Amino acid sequence: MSPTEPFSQPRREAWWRRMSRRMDRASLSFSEQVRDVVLLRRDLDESFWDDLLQVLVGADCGLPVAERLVDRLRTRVREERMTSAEEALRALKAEMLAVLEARDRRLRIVAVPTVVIMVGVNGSGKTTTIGKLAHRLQSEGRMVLIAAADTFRAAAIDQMRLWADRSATEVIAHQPGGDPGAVVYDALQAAVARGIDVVLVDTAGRLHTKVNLMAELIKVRNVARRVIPKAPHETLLVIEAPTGMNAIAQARVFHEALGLTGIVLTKLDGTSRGGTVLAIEEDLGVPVKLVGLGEGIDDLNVFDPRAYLDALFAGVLEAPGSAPGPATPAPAKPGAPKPATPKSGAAKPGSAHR
Ligand SMILES: Nc1nc2c(ncn2[C@@H]2O[C@H](COP(=O)(O)OP(=O)(O)OP(=O)(O)O)[C@@H](O)[C@H]2O)c(=O)[nH]1
Ligand SMILES: [Mg+2]
Repeated sequence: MSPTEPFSQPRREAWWRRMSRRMDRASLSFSEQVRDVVLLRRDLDESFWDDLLQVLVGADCGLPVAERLVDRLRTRVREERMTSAEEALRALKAEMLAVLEARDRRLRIVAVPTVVIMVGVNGSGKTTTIGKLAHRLQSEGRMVLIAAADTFRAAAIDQMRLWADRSATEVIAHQPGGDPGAVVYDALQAAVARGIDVVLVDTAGRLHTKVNLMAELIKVRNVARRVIPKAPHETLLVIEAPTGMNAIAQARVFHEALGLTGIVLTKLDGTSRGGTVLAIEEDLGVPVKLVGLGEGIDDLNVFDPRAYLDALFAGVLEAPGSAPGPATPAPAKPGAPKPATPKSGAAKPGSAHR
C-alpha cells in the first residue's frame, strides 16, 4: 500500500452496507421527508422545488448549499427535460456527489514522522478517534506513537492508554495537570529518535469561546514546530454530527486559530442530520476526512462520498449495483448490545467544560 494513502482500500461494498446500517437514522429521516414531500408529488412545479429546498435545509445542508443544489438541479431538469420527481432525485444525488467528490480527502501521511493533532470541544470523540486511528494505522503496518496531551482531566490519560493498549500503541504521557506542550515535545523527540511514522496528539476538550484555551492549542502547535518545523501535518477538528449547524460556529473559531486541514465527523451513527457534511465543507472549505460510525475500534473510516450518499438515499433510491442493497434500511434496534469499549459509551459524567 502506498505510504501516502492510508485507508486506500476502503472496501467500498462492505463499508457501504455498514454505513447504510449505521446511518439508519439519517437515512430514515431524509428518505421519509423526501417520500412525503417530494415523491408523492407528480409535477416538478414551484412547490416541488420549495419543498425540496426545505427537506435539504431540514437535513442540515445549510441554506446556501441547499439553494445552490436546488438551483443547479432546476437548470439540469430543464436542460435534460426531466419530468418525474424520481429522475430529479437521482440528479440531485449526482449533484451532491459531484460537490463531495471535488475535494481531496486523503490524510497527509507523508513525512516521517507525520504529526496529527486532534482538537475539538469536550466529548466530541477525540480520544476515541485517536484510539481507532492508531489501530487502523498500525494494522496497515505503520509505527504509531500517541502523545497524551490532554493533561486537564485526570482520567484522560488512562482513557487514552486503554485505547492505545488495544492496538499495542505506545503512549507518551506526563502527570495530570502538566504542560501539554511538554508532552508533545517529548513525544516528538522520541518519535524522531525511533523513526516513528505517525504521532497522534490527543488534546483536552475546550470550548471555542475560551480564548486562553485556544491560545494553549496554538502553543502546543508551536512547540511541535520546534522539533519538526513542518508539524503538524494534519490538524483535525473532531465534530459530533448530531451538533448539526451549530458546529459551524465552533469550527470557524478553531479554523481561524489553527488552520484546520480536515474534519472528523463522529457519531454519524446516531443522527438524523445527514447533510451536515455538505454544510461544514461549504462554510469552511475544509474536507471531512474521517467519519466515526460507532464506538468500536473498527468504527472509523475514510469519508467515502458515494457510500455516504448511498446510505442517505437508501430509503428512496436503490444504490447502483447494490443488488441486495437495503432499499429500506433495517430499523434501529434499541436494545442491541454495543461493542465493549474502554469507556462503555455512556455520556461522560462530570466531563468538565473548560
Ligand atoms: N455512537 C458513537 N459514539 C462515539 C463515536 N465517537 C466517540 N463516541 C463516544 O463519545 C464519547 C466521548 O468520546 P471521547 O473520545 O472521550 O471524546 P473526547 O473528545 O476525547 O472528550 P474530552 O476529552 O472530554 O474532550 C464516548 O462515550 C465515545 O464512546 C462515534 O463515532 N459514534
Ligand atoms: Mg479526550
